[in-house]
Formats: sequence, structure tokens, C-alpha cells
Amino acid sequence: MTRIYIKDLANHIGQEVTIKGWVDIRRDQGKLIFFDFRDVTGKVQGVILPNAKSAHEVGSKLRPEWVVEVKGKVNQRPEKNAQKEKQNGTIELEILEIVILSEAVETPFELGIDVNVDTHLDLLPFTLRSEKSKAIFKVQATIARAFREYFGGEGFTEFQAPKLIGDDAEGGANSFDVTYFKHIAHLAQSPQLYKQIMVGVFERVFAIGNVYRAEKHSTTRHLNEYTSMDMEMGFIDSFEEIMNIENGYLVYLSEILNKECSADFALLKASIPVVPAKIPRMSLRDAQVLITKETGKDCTKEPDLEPEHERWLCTYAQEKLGSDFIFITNFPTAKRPFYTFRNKQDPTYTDGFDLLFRGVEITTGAQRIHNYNDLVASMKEKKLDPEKFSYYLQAFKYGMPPHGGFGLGLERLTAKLLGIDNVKEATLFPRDINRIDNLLSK
Ligand code: AMO
Repeated sequence: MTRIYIKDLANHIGQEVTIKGWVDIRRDQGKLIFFDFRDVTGKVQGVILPNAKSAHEVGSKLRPEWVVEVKGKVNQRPEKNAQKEKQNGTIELEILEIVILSEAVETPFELGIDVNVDTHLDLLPFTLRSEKSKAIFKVQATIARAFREYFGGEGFTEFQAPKLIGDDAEGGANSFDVTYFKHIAHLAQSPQLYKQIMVGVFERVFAIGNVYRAEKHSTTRHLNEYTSMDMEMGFIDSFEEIMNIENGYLVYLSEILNKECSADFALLKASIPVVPAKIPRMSLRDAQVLITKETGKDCTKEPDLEPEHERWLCTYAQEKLGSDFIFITNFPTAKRPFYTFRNKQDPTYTDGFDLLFRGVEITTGAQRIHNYNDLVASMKEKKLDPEKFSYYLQAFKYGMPPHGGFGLGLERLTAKLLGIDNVKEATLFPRDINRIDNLLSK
């Protein structure tokens, strides 16, 4: 008999069907055995009546997480037992036959109960099966899919960026060394150089892939491996276009989340943000003047935003500008990577931006330097050796249009959308200084 998904059972009242899935819970009541069965689409209650001898024999062995194939009759529940607000709350599966597909050892605790983060992470192959985890990672999968759909629809070509690279793109200290090769190689901190090269090929490109950062500290917003959603586009007139297109993606994402994930947001007690058609934009200098004026603490001399400033600006944007998002633009050249385009009026500032959302930076983006000589000069200014970047520089030797792009951290976006404080809980298999699957100290 063909498998029926649990979400569709209500369309089969009075019929015999086969479902496949896991035992979620078992409850014995006298001669009756009740189960909740679970598959990817939801849960349903099943019952073994005393006269179903062979089902009873198998059913009495079952425990949570055993994998089964169950043949049964879909019955309407009597009115007094109906739970209308619950999925399948008005039906029940009268179990006729059970085939065990796989046994499971006794579970360490009931799936879905609150446990501390370390226990949760130690047991991910089990704990990820909980409704809460499934909701988080369904939302995450939807964010990534929406990225593909949106940029695909805007004429962007997806590409796979390499993860093993010669020199680090961001020019920072936080890159991992790989010692296998003749020269020390690195794990990519971002697809930056490759997405720029690919603009020379397809004009508009995007990539979704893992990147690696040897962050020194274990914080609630840093991972050593995260998923970067990157785009890069050619023939722009200004970096405003990059903010516009990211804005467009976020509007599209909120529509998709409302359509497909409202139950997941409700389960996690989170709200889908309303994304303004034009997210407010403020230069770093104006932001610092504002923070100084409102808080009395002078931050106008600082080259960057501190986490507390990011939080302050987000509260301001929400309360005064009616937006959960705010773009902060024109960071100092000294604080931005070598490839960032300089502001024409004041080259000590860049034509780049950060996007802040609910207290945290989720994106960095910018127009890039596209002129070969300017790029080489910028590298030298940053004390980088252009020779080391000669491979990448070919793209500019052979002609590159004005271009720009952004990188959006998937896990940070997921966490902030869902009101999760620690980014690790919005990461499927988080790696940090203390843990790669198991605690490293063990
Ligand atoms: P940046 O280094 O700012 O920019 O990274 C872009 C976005 O990636 C996320 N992110 C992180 N998420 C989790 N753990 C980390 N350690 C971590 N580091 C960064 C954040 C951040 O906003 N090449 C540029 C992008 C560009 O200009 O196109 C870059 O990588 O959400």
C-alpha cells in the first residue's frame, strides 16, 4: 500500500492507509495502547484496540524513536475526545498492523523538553528532531531558498566558491591555516575575491556556502564556520543599488515567511518583521552624532560601531523610524578591506554599508574598486603585497565593470528573525573553539 503522509490523513476518513514514521510517544491505558506517530509532515494519534492481536504483540514492544510502518483505519474521533485546535485532533488511526523498520535505544529524555545548551549540542542527532529545532531549521532552509529564488529571478547566476584558498581575502588575522600543501593555504573567510572574478564572467552572481573564521572568542554572535549568502553585481552606478537589492530580497523573504512559516514563528513565539519598502539609511558619522547627542557618551571619534551602538541604533530605528532594519553607511576607509570603493567627495570614507537588524550586524556590503591601478594602490596602502593577489588581479587587468555586493550571515539572520539569543542555537552543527560536534576538552 502506498505511504500516506500524516498531514493528509484527514482526507482518508473511513479508509485503510499506511503511514511511515517514528513513535513519538506511547501511552498505555488498560488494554488500549496509544501512540503519537510522527513523520516530516506532523503527528497523529494511533490506538491499538484489544482485539487487534498481532498489532498488540508488536505494539507492546515499541518505544519512542522506533521507526515503523503502520497500517490502520482512519476514524473520526468522538466529539467529546476531539481536539480541534491540534493537527489531526479530530481523527485517530485505528492500528491494524505494525512493521518495525528500525529499533531505537532508550532515549535520554523526552524529545522536546528544555535541556541546557551543552546537552542539546551533545545529542544533536536526537535533539534536532524536536518540534522547536525543526521549526528553526525549516525557517533557515526557507531563507536560503528565498535567496536563490530572488536572485535567480533578478538574473543572477549561482556559482560554487572554493573553500581552500591561497591567501585570505579579508586580509585579517582570523583565517585558518591549512598545512597540507607546499605553501600554507587557508580556509576561505568569504567568497569575496571569487565573486568579484565571477562578475567578469556572468555580471550578476550569487553563492551560498560555508566560510571559516578563526575568531578568538567564543561569543553569542560568532561561529568558526558559518553560511555566507553572497551576491555581487556589475554595472552599478552607486552602492545605493546594492542596498536596494538587499532591501528587495528582505521584502520577498518576509512574504515567503508569512506564506510558508507562520506556524513555525508562532511555535517559537517570534514575529516576522515588516520590511519597509525603503529601509532607513544613515551615515556612520550621522549615527555617531545622534548616539552622542542622545546618550551623552561621545563616540564621534571611533572608527566603527561597538555592539552597544548597534543595539542602540536598532532600538532607535524601531521606535523612531518604524523599522527593525537600518543601513549604516560610509565607514572609514581605514576600517574596511582593500577592495572597498572610496567615497568620491571624501576618500577617507567608503561607499559601503552594514545592515543592522534587531541589535546585530547581519550584512556588510559595498561598491568595489574596479580600476586595476587603484586596486593595487589600495593594497599597498593596506600593507598587502599585490604579488600575492596576482591571480585575482587578472580580472581587473582584463577589464571589470563598476560593481558591488554584499555578504549576509545566514545563522545570524535566522537567530535574529526567531528571537534566538545565541547564534549557535540557529546553527545546525555549530563549531566554535570548544566544540566540533563533541566538546573538544573531552
Ligand atoms: P563580513 O566579514 O562583515 O563581510 O561578513 C558578512 C556577514 O557575515 C556574518 N558573519 C558571521 N556570522 C557568524 N559568525 C561569524 N564569525 C561571522 N562573521 C561574519 C555577519 C556579517 O555581517 N566579504 C564581506 C562581504 C561583502 O562585502 O560582500 C564579508 O565577508 O552576518
